[in-house]
Amino acid sequence: MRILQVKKNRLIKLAAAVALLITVLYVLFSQTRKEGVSLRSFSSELRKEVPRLVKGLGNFEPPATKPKEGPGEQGKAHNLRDDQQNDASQSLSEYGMNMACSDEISLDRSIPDIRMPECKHWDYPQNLPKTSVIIVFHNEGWSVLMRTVHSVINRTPDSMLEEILLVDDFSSKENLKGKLESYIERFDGKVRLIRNKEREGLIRTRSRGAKEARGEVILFLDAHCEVNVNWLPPLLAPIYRDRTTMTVPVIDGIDHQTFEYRTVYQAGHHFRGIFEWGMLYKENELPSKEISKRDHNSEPYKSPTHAGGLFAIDRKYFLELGAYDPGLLVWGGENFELSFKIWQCGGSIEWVPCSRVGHVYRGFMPYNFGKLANKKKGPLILNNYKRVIETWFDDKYKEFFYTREPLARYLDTGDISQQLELKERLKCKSFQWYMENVAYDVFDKFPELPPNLHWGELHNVASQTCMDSMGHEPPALIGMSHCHGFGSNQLLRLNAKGQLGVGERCIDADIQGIKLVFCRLGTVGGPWEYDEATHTLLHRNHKKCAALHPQTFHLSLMPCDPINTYQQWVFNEIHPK
Ligand code: LR7
Ligand code: MN
Repeated sequence: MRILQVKKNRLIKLAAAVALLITVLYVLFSQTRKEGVSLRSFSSELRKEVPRLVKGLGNFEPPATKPKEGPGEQGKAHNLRDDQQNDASQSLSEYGMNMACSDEISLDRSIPDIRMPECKHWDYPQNLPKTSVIIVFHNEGWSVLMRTVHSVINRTPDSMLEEILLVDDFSSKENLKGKLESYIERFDGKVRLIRNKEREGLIRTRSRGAKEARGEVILFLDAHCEVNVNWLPPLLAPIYRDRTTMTVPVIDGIDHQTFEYRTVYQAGHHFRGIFEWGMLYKENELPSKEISKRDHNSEPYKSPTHAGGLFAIDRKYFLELGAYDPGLLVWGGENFELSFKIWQCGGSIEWVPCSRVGHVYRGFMPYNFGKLANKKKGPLILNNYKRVIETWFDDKYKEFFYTREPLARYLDTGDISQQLELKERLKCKSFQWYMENVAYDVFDKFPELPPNLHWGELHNVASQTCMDSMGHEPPALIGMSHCHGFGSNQLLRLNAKGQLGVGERCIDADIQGIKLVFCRLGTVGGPWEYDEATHTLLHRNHKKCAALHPQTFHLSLMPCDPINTYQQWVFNEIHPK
């Protein structure tokens, strides 16, 4: 009797187990099918390539949690009351972001998981390398910096996180001093803090962080980020497979006023990093040639460059590449230096759609460059660009940069012999190779530049004032103002194809007047013709000339009258001050 009872129990248990197994398999299978990914595709690909290395596989997806309620939870916008607006605007001007708003949002807040659904089904090796997350900061707002740290702690498998290394670039704000040491004690040694003895700028501070880090992989974040669900394994897997691959997450936006988390990318579309010839960072939709190289839309893909702030790289590899060029100062151009160096010297850059990190885009840069900039910020950044192009571009391409930024020719880059030596030693390929094989889509938007026929300040003979874009964004009328000799918004260029440019923008004219417009991507031509004898500036399509109104100072096209000094213009070349 008892035996029978036991058998019956066993049978029931067995049947239940079988039913459970079938349900689980069904759920898994239907999900996989629905989203078009075989559950193990990435890992089996990895296994083929590094069979001995892969010990086990893990998916690392966290269990689902109940949605939290509260200000800014689920990445929603948090709006302050009217009586808080003073604090809000005060903090906005001090930090470039609304710290009054940030301070009311939990450091552990939830953000929406906006990954492509198939991202949940990738498997990764269990024994991914340990990572030092390096966050350099200079006078950042406390709650924003700490939310960055908390998000990493909350959303990273402990086994992969060697440490979070905070590197203080000589901040002067009181609350970033002693309080920081005591606050990080709660992380039981996972968070380490080192401080610069003087201001080094973000570039040198990152190189220092890389040297001091203890992890096999280093991963940089700006000090105002929030990492999203399961962000790290997809960044580490490509590095694990090939240590010369650098990986970059997709960077979402966190609003600097409301801290709303939202993506800047259209679902399912992929972008990659490129540049224009003035070395401004740009993005381009992934060319079809790259799309067709992949089996799944959530797979990593190659990118010519990256924005700069957020990426992972094998620590030793980064140091073998000389870290960042130590001659680069404070801010700017280091993203290109590293990108060109990696690609030309045999490595590659991959963007990883399944890894997403939010970044607060500030309205303006709230800090100055300290002693490192004995001049204004502009020439310092341009100088960085010049070091980078003088090291990595071939002569033909250098000309495009000097055409787009004529003042750069006169800047002193300092000594780049060490950089050139490194390039030689690592047997790096030419820029031509890079443009043809990696960054070929740059040309679609930014073709080779014809030389400038004239450039400089554009003086009006009658008024002795200069055309000025006033720092506006298109569409806007071009203004006239006192000629200051610094270039920037008064530095105009007329190229051999008739395009009149100022910075990355173009100048055209319509019924309302002479205007700042977006240059037509993929073209380098324009409607203008300058007559050196009469000093008139003709608009070929309208067959009229650029004229200044003597009373209103409005700029417009008028029937050409070469004797009228209000229609006479002189390009005055200038030199850096
Ligand atoms: O002197 C400084 N010392 C620092 O430690 C100046 C800054 N910093 C810190 C700062 O606190 C922050 O944590 O360096 C980090 C980056 O400075 P940001 O946030 O002012 O830079 P950014 O976001 O305006 O600029 C982008 O370009 C820079 C060029 O040098 C860096 O590469 C930034 O990391 C980069 N940010 C991103 O790529 C995020 C995505 C933006 C886009 C597109
Ligand atoms: Mn930033």
